[in-house]
Amino acid sequence: MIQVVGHKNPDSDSICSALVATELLKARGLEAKAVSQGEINRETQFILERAGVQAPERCQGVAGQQIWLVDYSDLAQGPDDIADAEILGIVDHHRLGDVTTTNPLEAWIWPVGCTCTVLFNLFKMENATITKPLATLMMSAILSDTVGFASPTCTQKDKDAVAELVKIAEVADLDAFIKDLLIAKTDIAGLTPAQLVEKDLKAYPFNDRQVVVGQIELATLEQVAEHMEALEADLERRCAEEDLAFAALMLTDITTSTTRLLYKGEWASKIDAHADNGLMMMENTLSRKKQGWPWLQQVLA
Ligand SMILES: [Mn+2]
Repeated sequence: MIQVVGHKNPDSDSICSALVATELLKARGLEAKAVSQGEINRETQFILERAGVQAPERCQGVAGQQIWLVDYSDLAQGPDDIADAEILGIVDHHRLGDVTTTNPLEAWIWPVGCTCTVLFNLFKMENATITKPLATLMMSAILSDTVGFASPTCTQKDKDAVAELVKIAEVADLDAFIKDLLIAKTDIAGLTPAQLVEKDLKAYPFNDRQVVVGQIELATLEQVAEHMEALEADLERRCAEEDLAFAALMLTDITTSTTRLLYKGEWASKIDAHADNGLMMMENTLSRKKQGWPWLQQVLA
């Protein structure tokens, strides 16, 4: 049984691409199952309901097992016992991470907006059937990762994939679907400051130290206005407890592509020079991968 596993703190692409890649492996006659490394977020719940698909079960470890990775290739984002698993394949759309393998593997890593865009093309290449639920999963993941095509990570291949998938998914009004998806994506009601920071937190090894950068996608920054101090306090706590050199949180208004950056840690002073009295606004910044993290890497270096 091959386990198909997305990254820690799974976003919609990580869950959807695990489910979709599992079906691709099954179409090849292999036994596979999708697993998740964490809670299913509200947007993903919305997608699974629309697709009529069950959430993957939680990953109980991968030691001694064969696995496929979807939506990452960094050891830090894999299961804790990933070193003892056999990685058979990777489908991803991020920079190449630090995984290594003992055997040759199948790796499909494209510079596109979403892992599901790569999977869509694999389905076509292998003449595997794309069912309505699979089309809904792929289409939704692409729209989520590209923020309804608005992200600079979005490519023509992502748009072409959605154009075909929307027909199979039988979604009559794409704009209305995108609106519903983005409402689910930016729904943070009732989450505690710690849950907000944790929501989409990624660890980046950097100059032999650990750095974490989270992101909350919002319809307006006012949604977190009352939590600012508590969010900063949570970043500070993480730095102390986990010996992080830097912890940041991107608060991104996806309607204006404006990000406010909260940041703490030993290296925080490097950002101060770019901030206005501690208020760090990043104009035209929607994507952590293409805009936020590259800028941070440059400033922290
Ligand atoms: Mn992704």
